[in-house]
Amino acid sequence: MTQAITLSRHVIEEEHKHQGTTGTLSRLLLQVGFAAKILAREIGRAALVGKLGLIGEKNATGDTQKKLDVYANEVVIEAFAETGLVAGVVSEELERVQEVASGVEAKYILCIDPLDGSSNTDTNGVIGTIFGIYLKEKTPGVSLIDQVLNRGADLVAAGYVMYGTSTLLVYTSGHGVHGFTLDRELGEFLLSHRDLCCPEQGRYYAANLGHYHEWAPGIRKYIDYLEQSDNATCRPYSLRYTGALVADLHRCLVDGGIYFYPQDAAHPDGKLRLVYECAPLAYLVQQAGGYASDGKRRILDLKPDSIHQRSPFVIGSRKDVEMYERFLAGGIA
Ligand code: AFP
Repeated sequence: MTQAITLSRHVIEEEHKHQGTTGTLSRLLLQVGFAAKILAREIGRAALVGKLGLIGEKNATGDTQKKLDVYANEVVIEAFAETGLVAGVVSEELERVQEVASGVEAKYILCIDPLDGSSNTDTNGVIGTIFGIYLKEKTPGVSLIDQVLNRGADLVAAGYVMYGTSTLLVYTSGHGVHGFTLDRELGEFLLSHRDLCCPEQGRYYAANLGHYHEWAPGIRKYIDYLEQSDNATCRPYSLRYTGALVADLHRCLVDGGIYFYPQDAAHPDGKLRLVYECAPLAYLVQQAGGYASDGKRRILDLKPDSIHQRSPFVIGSRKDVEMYERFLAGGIA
């Protein structure tokens, strides 16, 4: 057991590989881990303390809010409030960038979906947290809002937490993707998935087929293609769709495959949020050898116009995403 590598040790050893580091990013990542441990504990007992169900109001971007959405956001904001580690927080649950008083001189900005998959909270399904960390520009006079509207390619770290059969934190700081499983007795995240590499092709696809008839013809043809039998190309693929992006993405990372949420009648610009869902996961999956686009353009190249901007999203094994893009473009009849 003493060979176990804690998140703290791993993050610090990663930091020491680079010159001129101050340790701030390490402390920031560990504070995300601290917030994740609190969320894992509270999610685990939410049904016992009245934390399930709707809060009644909609959040800043018009989504219905669960009690755990609000709670998760509070935990994240409080976890960073006094640390001086971040200058601001962009959260799915907050209308504007939250400036952090203790972080006036901080180098980093945290973008986060505190609770991804909240439609799963009352059915004991998998839920998660998605985070991305940007360096705050040094140019004086640039407002915080203009500093968070960066391309995903400018991220310096990103990751997700899955609150499922185990609590798993997966992160990258630009040098590979690593997964840590929470040992609840120890209260430590321990390295369990060293150097995660996304298979170049999988045999699972994750999508809400309830929107099938609203999707572009090329996407419908792609799904029909996946469902045909052909051993040479590992078809038919199996459908796995959990309702939580982090869980479906994690399967793509471990077993290979593809997740997509195209635009549909209810979501003309797509459902997922570019700044704190698509970009952080695109940055991470690319570090693992996978790929993410909006169906045409690389997610990491997209510069958001607003912090809650939505985007069509396809992510996973590179060959699968490229095949999806060819069908969408009409390149395959
Ligand atoms: P919620 O957090 O509102 O449940 O949305 C989760 C999510 O952003 C993503 O995690 C899922 O893959 C997708 O939306 C589920 O959306 P549908 O319920 O429309 O399939």
